[in-house]
Amino acid sequence: MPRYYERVYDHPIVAIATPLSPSAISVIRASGSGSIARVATRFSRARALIDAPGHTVVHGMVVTADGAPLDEVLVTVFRAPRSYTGQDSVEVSCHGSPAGVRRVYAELLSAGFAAAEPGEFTRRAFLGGKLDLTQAEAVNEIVRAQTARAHALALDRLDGGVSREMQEIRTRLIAVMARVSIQLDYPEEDTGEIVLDPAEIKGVRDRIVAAAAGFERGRLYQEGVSVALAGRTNAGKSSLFNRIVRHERAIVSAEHGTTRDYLEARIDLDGIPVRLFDTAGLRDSSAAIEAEGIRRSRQIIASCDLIVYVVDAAQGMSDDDRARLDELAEARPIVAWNKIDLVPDAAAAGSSEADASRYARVSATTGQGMAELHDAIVTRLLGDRDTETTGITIDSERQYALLNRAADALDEAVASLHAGMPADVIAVDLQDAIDAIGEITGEVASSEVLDAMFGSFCVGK
Ligand SMILES: Nc1nc2c(ncn2[C@@H]2O[C@H](COP(=O)(O)OP(=O)(O)OP(=O)(O)O)[C@@H](O)[C@H]2O)c(=O)[nH]1
Ligand SMILES: [Mg+2]
Repeated sequence: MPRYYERVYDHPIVAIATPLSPSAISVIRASGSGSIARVATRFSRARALIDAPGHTVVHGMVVTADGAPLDEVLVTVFRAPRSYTGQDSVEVSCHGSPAGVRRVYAELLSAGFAAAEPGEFTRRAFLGGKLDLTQAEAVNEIVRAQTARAHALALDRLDGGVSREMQEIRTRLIAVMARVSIQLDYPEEDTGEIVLDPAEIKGVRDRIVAAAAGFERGRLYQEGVSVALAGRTNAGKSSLFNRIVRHERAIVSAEHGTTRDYLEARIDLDGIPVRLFDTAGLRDSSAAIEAEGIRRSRQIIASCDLIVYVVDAAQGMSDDDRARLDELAEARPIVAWNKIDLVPDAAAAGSSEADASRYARVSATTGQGMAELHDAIVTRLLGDRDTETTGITIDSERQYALLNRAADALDEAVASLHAGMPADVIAVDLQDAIDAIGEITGEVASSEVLDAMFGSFCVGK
């Protein structure tokens, strides 16, 4: 049984669960003991609502305490324990007018509901045993997912992918611990050396490390990355930017120094959410506004995860380009030879640069080579990250830190074992690893942990 340090609250709470902007429908969510009867006190068909079985919908009007109509709604009834929170719950689907939704919400508050805290519904679901902590976090990750792939990965976690892996790891650790405990409990019995194989602990440790590696991958898809187009003036950065975002977003002109303020667009590259920046062309400029634009662009370039350095292939790589590339060497920019349509022998441009992951030959005008540039960017972003679809992905710093704690504790245990330490020393490290893994799923969780976690949720989740 989970060791919760918190009682399960079941007083009735209410929250607006959808954004307050004009829309076809908005949902107000309520949960807790007596919540169905309480909504009924502000509903035109009170009896129908009170008698409604779980998972049914009742049509009617939300009314004030005096019976004045507020909105025509559909009320979905959930009866404990078959609800998201495990408690009696109600979802009121109103017309999506921000003003109207606020009136209905205010009326429910006056009917005795408390305003829900951020994440309180999910917290109740966790405390009610409906979800474990990795699944609760997955709920938040699903809501925040920016691309289809990020969404699919988070959905996998909601399904319990991470939980199952943690359960298996924990079960194996507990089995090892049981053998150590026998040694501790019956020291007088000659059980000989501790029957522990360091390789066995090492095996579990490697599995934990593999799970931690899934964090990098999860991060990439969930948080996304930033990519900057950089280069000299007139290289065609803005033209490339427009081509990539498929929209004439940036001003393009044959004049040098066209782009002053940097531009930003959000794109989806094979499921990776990318913030793409078009920057001001780099040159020594005495014009104050342009110089300021270049200064800001440099900041953006320095802070981006990846730089695509655009070279005008018709001009060839200049000394200036080489100097800029030297400056940026540490960031290992991808070099895009642009305007390849203007080079008669296209193969000649950048031909000495064979490495396809670092160079691409493109034309923003004709679209030639864009697929190669796309591949070069994605390959670089995935980098050493294992892109196998097998294996779990993780998106939570919390889970990542706990996995590392468990792996470190097991390293200690293996070292102690090799050093011939007594069983009680090894037991301490094993227990620490077991606790860390237990904290990931919430089998061991303090209310501080829950406060920190659910506090980052939105109200209504
Ligand atoms: N033929 C050809 N012309 C291009 C290509 N890409 C850009 N151009 C032209 O090159 C000129 C400069 O393009 P921009 O996209 O404004 O260049 P930029 O790098 O953003 O320039 P700044 O904003 O001044 O730094 C424009 O006249 C574009 O039409 C290309 O692939 N082929
Ligand atoms: Mg430009």
